[in-house]
This record gives sequence, structure tokens and C-alpha cells, in this order.
Amino acid sequence: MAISLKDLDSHELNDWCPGCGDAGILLAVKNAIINSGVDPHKTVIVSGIGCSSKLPHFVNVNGIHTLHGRPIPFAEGVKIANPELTVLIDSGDGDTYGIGVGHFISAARRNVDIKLFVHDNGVYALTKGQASPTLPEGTKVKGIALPNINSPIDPLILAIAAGYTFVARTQSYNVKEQTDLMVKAIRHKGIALIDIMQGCPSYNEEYTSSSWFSQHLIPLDSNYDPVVHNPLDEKEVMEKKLQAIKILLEEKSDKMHTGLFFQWENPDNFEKRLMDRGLESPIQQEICNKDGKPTVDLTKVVQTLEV
Ligand SMILES: Cc1ncc(C[n+]2csc(CCOP(=O)(O)OP(=O)(O)O)c2C)c(N)n1
Ligand code: SF4
Ligand SMILES: [Mg+2]
Repeated sequence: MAISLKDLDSHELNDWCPGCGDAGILLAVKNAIINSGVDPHKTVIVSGIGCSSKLPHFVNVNGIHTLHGRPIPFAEGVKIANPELTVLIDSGDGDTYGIGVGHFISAARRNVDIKLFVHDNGVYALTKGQASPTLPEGTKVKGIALPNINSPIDPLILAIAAGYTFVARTQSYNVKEQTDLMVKAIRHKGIALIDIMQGCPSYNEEYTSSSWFSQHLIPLDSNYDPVVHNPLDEKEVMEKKLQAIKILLEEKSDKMHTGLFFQWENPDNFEKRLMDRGLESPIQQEICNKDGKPTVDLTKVVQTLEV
């Protein structure tokens, strides 16, 4: 049965500031769930801690609001336990590229089929606007006394180098571009990153406003082809990674591209690796017979616990 935006409304109203880009991302996530045709009952949104991480409360699907920096291992666990689920992460730039950066890198080594939608506003908004890892050096925002002394990381380059198989950038006020990329990410088999430049009018008003984005962000050239067409061709994989990294390295913080930079349906995903070892996901394992009696004998385990 077709679902509508209303079906995806939760009972909670969002408490984001007026004009916050998180609202545009929320609408795009709902659109993407509808347009990709996934079953809301089999969709899970996982988040960490931050303004952005409140998002699962506002969508009528399954949600887990976890710990700061930890949504990725939660999401991996959910997907590995039940591969039938569509597993999305909505989390902040501080959450993902700051405290959670170890998980961000390690997740690429496993290529579990999860989708990261990172709300990238350049600040730790929930804790009053400290500089996040993506805030450009020399930028002065409200929550810091002096211009940022640290140079920024480029999450897209980091993701491609680490092994992400789908890497894209968009911005929170462009709901159509976000929706289209999210649908592609959901349909992609493997780990996907969409870095969403997100408006935070309260703590990073100047560099994340809708007018700043329209002046400084340009779509990738329409002839640009991000897709690896023969997933087994290592040379093509390398060429497609290099062309994406070259564009990203040549960008300036006030002239960046949006769109899909790189996509490779790498058949070597974690589900396949588990299958190759004869390991079934917990959802596929029989744990009881038709009378509800456990089919697993736990006697030996219990004996080891005896004192
Ligand atoms: C382990 C831990 N360290 C620090 C915090 C405090 N804290 C809560 S949210 C946050 C930063 C949020 O920034 P970001 O992830 O960019 O999300 P935003 O609020 O910008 O959407 C911090 C440092 C915490 N909750 N837990
Ligand atoms: S502080 Fe920024 S990110 Fe948080 S709700 Fe307000 S505008 Fe949005
Ligand atoms: Mg942030």
C-alpha cells in the first residue's frame, strides 16, 4: 500500500530553531522512504547525540537515539542481526567526524549495508556552537572567542580513502537533491555517506545560510560519471576514486560541489563475508521449535557460570 508523508509523521513535534536545516533534512528523509518504496515497519533510523540526532523521534519508523559518537556500531549490529531491515543513520558532524571518527573509518572496512546522513553544520550546535572538525580554519562563529585555529577535515576524501562505496554531498535547503541522493543511497548495496551541509541559523548563521549555499555550492558537471560500471575491474575502481578525490582536493571551502562523487557496488560486503563463513544472521537462525521450546542447548554455558 502506498504511504504518504502524513503516515510518516510521529506524535512528537520537532523543537529545532526556526529556519534550522534539520527540518529540510527531515522532509528529505521522509520523501526518500516513500520514493524508495521501503517498508516503514522494516526501516530503522539510528542517531547519536546532538540537535540533528533528535530526528528519529520525528519519523514514524523504528528509531534508536544512542550515545554521542556511537550510532555506527549500533546500526551495524541492527543490520547484521536482521539484513531485511533498511538501516539509516542521522547524526551530526561532531558526532560522526569528531568523537565518532574511529567508528566512521572502521565501518568502511566492513562495508555493512548502512546509510549515513551526516548533518554537517560546522559546529557542535546542541552544546552552544563550538567548532566541529569541518569548520574551516580562520572562520569565526558565535560560539568561539577567536577564529578557528584548527584546519578542517574533508569527510568525503576521508570516506573514499577509508573504503566507503557511495559518497555524496548535498545541502539541507535543497530537498529535491537530498531526496534523490538518499533514494540512490538506500538502493545502493553497501555503506553510503551523504554529507549534508546543514543550516544552523543560531550558531553558524553566515556560512550555512541558504544564500551562502546558493552562492558557494555548485552541482557536479552533468557529464561527470561517478559510477564504477564493472565492480570487479580494479583499474576502473581506482580511476573513479582518483577523479573524485581530485575534484575534492581542488575545491576551496567557499567553492564546493554537490552531487554523487563516487559509487561502487563492491560485492565484497559484510553480509557476503559472513555467508562465506557459513554464518547466518540471528534472524535466520532457528532458536525454538513450533511449540516455543528452545532448540539450543545452553546447559554447557550455564555450567560454566556455576560457582
Ligand atoms: C560522550 C559525550 N561527550 C560529549 C557530550 C556532549 N555533547 C552532546 S551533543 C555534542 C555535540 C553535538 O554536535 P554535532 O554532533 O555536530 O550535532 P549538532 O548538535 O550540531 O546537530 C556534545 C559534545 C555527550 N553527550 N557525550
Ligand atoms: S542550534 Fe542550530 S542545529 Fe540546533 S536546532 Fe538550532 S539552528 Fe538547528
Ligand atoms: Mg554539528
